[in-house]
Amino acid sequence: MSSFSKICVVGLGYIGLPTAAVFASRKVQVVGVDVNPEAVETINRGKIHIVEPELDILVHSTVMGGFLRASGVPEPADAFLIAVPTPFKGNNHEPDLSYIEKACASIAPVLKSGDLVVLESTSPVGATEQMADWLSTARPDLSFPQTGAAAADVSIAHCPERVLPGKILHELVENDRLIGGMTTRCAERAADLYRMFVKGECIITSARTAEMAKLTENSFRDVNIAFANELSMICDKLDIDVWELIALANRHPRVNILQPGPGVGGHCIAVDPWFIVAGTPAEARIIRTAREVNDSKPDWVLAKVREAVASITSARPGTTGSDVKIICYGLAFKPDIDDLRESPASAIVKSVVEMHSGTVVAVEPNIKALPPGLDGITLVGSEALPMDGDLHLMLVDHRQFKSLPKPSGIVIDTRGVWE
Ligand code: SAJ
Repeated sequence: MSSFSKICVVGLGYIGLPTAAVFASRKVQVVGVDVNPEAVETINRGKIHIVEPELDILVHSTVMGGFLRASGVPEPADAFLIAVPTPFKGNNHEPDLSYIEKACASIAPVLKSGDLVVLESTSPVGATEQMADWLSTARPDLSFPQTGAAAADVSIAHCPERVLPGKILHELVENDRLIGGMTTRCAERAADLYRMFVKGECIITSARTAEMAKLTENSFRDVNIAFANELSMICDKLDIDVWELIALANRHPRVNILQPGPGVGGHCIAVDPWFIVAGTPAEARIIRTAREVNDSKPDWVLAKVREAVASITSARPGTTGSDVKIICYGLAFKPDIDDLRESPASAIVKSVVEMHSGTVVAVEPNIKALPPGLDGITLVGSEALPMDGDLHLMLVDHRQFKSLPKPSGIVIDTRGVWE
């Protein structure tokens, strides 16, 4: 029998809400806390405010079954999970822990001896210790692991989320879970909590190692993608097909290069490596360079667009840029999702619209309306594809695009769909 009969999840976004719902599906009482009253109200109606396959069904059934409830304020519980954003502070790529600090301030009044507090947000090394300090300052009447107490009143752990958007519910349950305790006792208590639903292995380590492991996973992917992006720019100069090159190199049993693209987007891979750089700037040289390579890729793509427009107009005497129709394929930050935030494809299309005097069409099958900042262009779904463009710019390899024949006209294919 589990020693956790009530769980409080602070932050009901892409990680907190699925986690809260999965716990609730194991028939434990869960109260989810969010500062956004609309999110709270939506969830309490059994609906969701984010897009994630199957989450609507799970939230509906757990709310209706009386196991999941949302609120604006934390309530006493046996375990508290903090799943709030950790964005950048200012323009320097420094981590901003203020949401964690606010979450600590909100749960401190209801903490009691025997409780467990778990930080799930992706965090720089040392953030869990900082969280424990904030809690300890707010509750001097309770003992915390950093004070060296053999059996502290409150256990503290870092169990980073590692799920892929689009597959969150599957990966939450099936993936191995890192359980980083501030002490072994803290880790064992957190492992007991996660074993309620995790089918993968719950692997115990220290909080600092768990923090670094999460940042390492995303940095590894970023470095590998930067390598692919660098190869794509080298191959362009050397007139070699980078897709063929990578496919051939990957036939080696110990080589596994990822795919180039228009840049790296999303809220994780383009962010987390900077947390390592911010902590150890002198040592994190490859990690920083990989970020710079990936962040510079959209500019490289835009330079290719400028070159292509110039070559089209010079091949057709009497025409100017305004006679050139550009069709852009994809706006999302990766294939087969509708998430346009932090998307290199969207950023590129926005710049194309700003610099190009002719018609620009965007094809994005996963959305119905353009977000602010992108209006002024024509949006079409994949069913009404205008293949009559002069320049075709492939940015996201959505499944709808993979069966498209290579159009006539000039093609800039950042994803290798037509190569
Ligand atoms: N990308 C490429 N080439 C590739 C693979 C990806 O250009 O070969 C680009 C994508 O188009 C996208 C970006 O990278 O713009 C990131 O996409 P992704 O699918 O690699 O990752 P995310 O951000 O959706 O999720 C990652 C995952 N981390 C790893 O795979 C190591 C996920 O497991 C994490 O939980 C998530 O970050 C997170 O929350 O940190």
